[in-house]
Amino acid sequence: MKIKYTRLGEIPIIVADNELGLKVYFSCYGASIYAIFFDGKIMTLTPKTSKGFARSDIYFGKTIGAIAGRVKDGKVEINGKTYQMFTNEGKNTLHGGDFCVSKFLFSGKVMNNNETAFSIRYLFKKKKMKDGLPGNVEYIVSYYLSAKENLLLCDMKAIPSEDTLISMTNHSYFCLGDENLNNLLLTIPAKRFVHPNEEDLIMTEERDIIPCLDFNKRKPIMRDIEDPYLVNSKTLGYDHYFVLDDSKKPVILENQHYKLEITSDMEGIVIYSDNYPDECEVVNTKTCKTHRGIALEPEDHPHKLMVTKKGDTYHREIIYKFFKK
Ligand code: FUC
Repeated sequence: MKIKYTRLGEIPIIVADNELGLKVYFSCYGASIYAIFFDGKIMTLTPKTSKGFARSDIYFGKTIGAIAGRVKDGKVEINGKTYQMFTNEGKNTLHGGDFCVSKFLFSGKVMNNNETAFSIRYLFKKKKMKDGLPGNVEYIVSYYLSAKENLLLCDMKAIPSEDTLISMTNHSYFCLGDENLNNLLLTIPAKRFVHPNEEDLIMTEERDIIPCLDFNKRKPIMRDIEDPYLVNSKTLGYDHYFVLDDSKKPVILENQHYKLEITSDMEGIVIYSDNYPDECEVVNTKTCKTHRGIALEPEDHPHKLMVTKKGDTYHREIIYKFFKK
């Protein structure tokens, strides 16, 4: 596998090319996927500049931790004690707040590069209470790019020195070579979702899927984007947690040229359709300001977060498979 070291401004990047058509740009900044090219086309919503990549509010390709998603009032209870996280979205905390691991430089090391796979491991040690949560936490994020098929595995681990809460994801947005979502279709095997409240998008109760959120059969992403349920909510589009069914079928994003299958060992996935107008210069479009790509964020169920015990390893995996039609 061919690898190349480069930089985006001051940000170190390593490029791995499996020579089957899949080329992935990894960065130690937020242990992230900076870009994915497949068949020579950009598959991800990728900022053109280091300034854009360093934006703390869009999380392009970044690892999210300690807690993906929103935490009401930034408060969590661990072993009967309440902890206050830093609030970065009004009175709530989004994606770990100001000390989300997406904002930090990890130390990276190429672990493997042979005829089977390339792998890189990123490490970051979070000091206890730095983010308001107990425990020194060692984050270990590894990526494996196969040389045998167009498969990328994201392996996320975290080992705390005290009982604490951890719920990670990778926050990549995908466009499959298109400049917006207009020609992208989505399949999500989910008959339930978690309703974000109208006031501040905090996840409330689980509900049965409703037509505009029903992607059990392949559907154009934008077909129901003007549905009153979406328009009247604060999400301005899709920004919902889907509870995957037991079929173990992948979430599929596709257009007429490419298909991306995503599977993970997490109970559900947040789908976010890039709803807020944004001026950041991105590779796939010069004109679109919204719906330029879709974030597919596999995540633990927001109402079932489990304490990771002292010394135990929190471990989740996401697999991305790319196919040319
Ligand atoms: C919030 C989240 C979305 C996405 C966006 C950047 O809207 O609910 O999933 O992370 O921020």
